[in-house]
Amino acid sequence: MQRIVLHVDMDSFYAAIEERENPELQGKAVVVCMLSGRSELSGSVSTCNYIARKSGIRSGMPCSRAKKLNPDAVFLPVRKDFYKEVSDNVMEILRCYADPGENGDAFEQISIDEAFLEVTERVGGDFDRAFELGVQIKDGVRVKEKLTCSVGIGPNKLIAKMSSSVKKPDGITMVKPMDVSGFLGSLKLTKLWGLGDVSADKLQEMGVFTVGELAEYDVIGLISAFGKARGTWLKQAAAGFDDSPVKEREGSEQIGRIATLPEDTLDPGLIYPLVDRLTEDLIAKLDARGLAFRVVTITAINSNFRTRTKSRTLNHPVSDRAILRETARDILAAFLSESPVELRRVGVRVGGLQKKKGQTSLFDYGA
Ligand code: TTP
Ligand code: MG
Repeated sequence: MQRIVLHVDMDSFYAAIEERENPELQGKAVVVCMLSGRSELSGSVSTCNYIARKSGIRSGMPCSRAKKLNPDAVFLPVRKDFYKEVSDNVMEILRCYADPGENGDAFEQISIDEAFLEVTERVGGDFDRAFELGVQIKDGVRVKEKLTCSVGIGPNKLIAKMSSSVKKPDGITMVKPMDVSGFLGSLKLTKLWGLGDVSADKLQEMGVFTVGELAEYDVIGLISAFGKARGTWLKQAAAGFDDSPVKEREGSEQIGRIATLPEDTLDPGLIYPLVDRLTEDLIAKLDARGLAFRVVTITAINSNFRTRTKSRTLNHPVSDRAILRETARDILAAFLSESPVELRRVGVRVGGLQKKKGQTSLFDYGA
C-alpha cells in the first residue's frame, strides 16, 4: 500500500495562544519575547504573529530591533509552561488521527508545536482521503483549541515536513510521489530538512546550489566529502527518499489538563475540586490507552499571569487515581504555602509514560 505521512505545524504558536487568551490583541502585531530581564526589551523574539511578520520581525532577532521595525506591536513575555499545556492538548487531538501502531499510536511529536502522523492504514494509501483527513484535523484543532495549524502530506516524513511550511498559515500542501522531484528540484539547499548551514556551505563550495543539483551529484563524491553515512543520506534525501518510521520517542510524551478557577483564589476548597476533576480526566485518558505515569507536574498561573510549575517523580510508574490525586494535591499545597498571590488557572500533567505492566498498588508510591 502507498505510504502516507502527515506533518502538522501550529501557526505562530506562542503568539496565537496569546491572541486566543486575550481578544484585545486581535488585529494587532503581537511579538512574544524571551526577555533577559536586564532592561525593558533586552532579549530575543521567540515568535510573532503573521501581522508582525509583515514588518520584517522574525524569531531570534533582538526584541529592541523588533520594536524599531514596528513600534506599535504588542510585546509579551514568554509563558513557556502555559504553552506546554496547550501543546499537550493539541498533541492529544492530533494523536487520535494517527494509525494505531503495533506498539502504540504511529505518532511522533518533534517539537512543542509539530508532529508526524502515519496515516497510511487510516486512508488506505489514498492521497485524496489523506487530504480530507488533513481538513478534519485542522477543523478539530480549530474547534477544540481555537488555534490554526498547517499540514503537509507526503509519501514519507521528509516530504511531509517540508511541505507543511509551503502554505502558512492555515494551509494544506500535498506532495504525491510523482510530484516529489518537481517539488524538491528547485528548492534551495537550506530548505532540505536535516541539512544544516555548514553542510550547505560545503556543498555550495562544491558547486551544488539546489536540492535538484544535489540529487544529480555523484554519490561517491558526496561520500568522500561527507563520509559514508552522511554522503548516502544527502543523496537519498535530495531524491526525496526517506524510510524512517513515525515512532513515539520513548518517555517523551506527556498528557496534561488545565482549567480556569471559578474566581481568582487561594482557597483550597475551590482549588482542590478543580484539580480532582483534572486528575479524573487524566486517569480516564491513561486508562483508555493502558498507560502508567511516573512524573506529576502542576502548573499554577496566578492573577498576575505569572506561571510556575513544580514536578514530582515517583519511584515507579503507577496508574492509580488516588496516587495521582494525592500527589497533585501535595504539590499544590506547596504552591499555596509559598505564594500570597491568588491563583487563576491550574494545570495537572503526567509524564514518564509507559505501557502498564499488571496492577499497581499504593505500595508503588514513591518520594
Ligand atoms: P515554529 O513552529 O518554528 O514557529 P511558529 O509556530 O511561531 O510559527 P510558524 O507559523 O512559522 O510555524 O516554532 C514553534 C514555537 O517555538 C514558536 O511559537 C516559539 C518557539 N520558538 C522559539 O522560542 N524560538 C525560535 O527561534 C523559534 C523558531 C521558535
Ligand atoms: Mg509552528
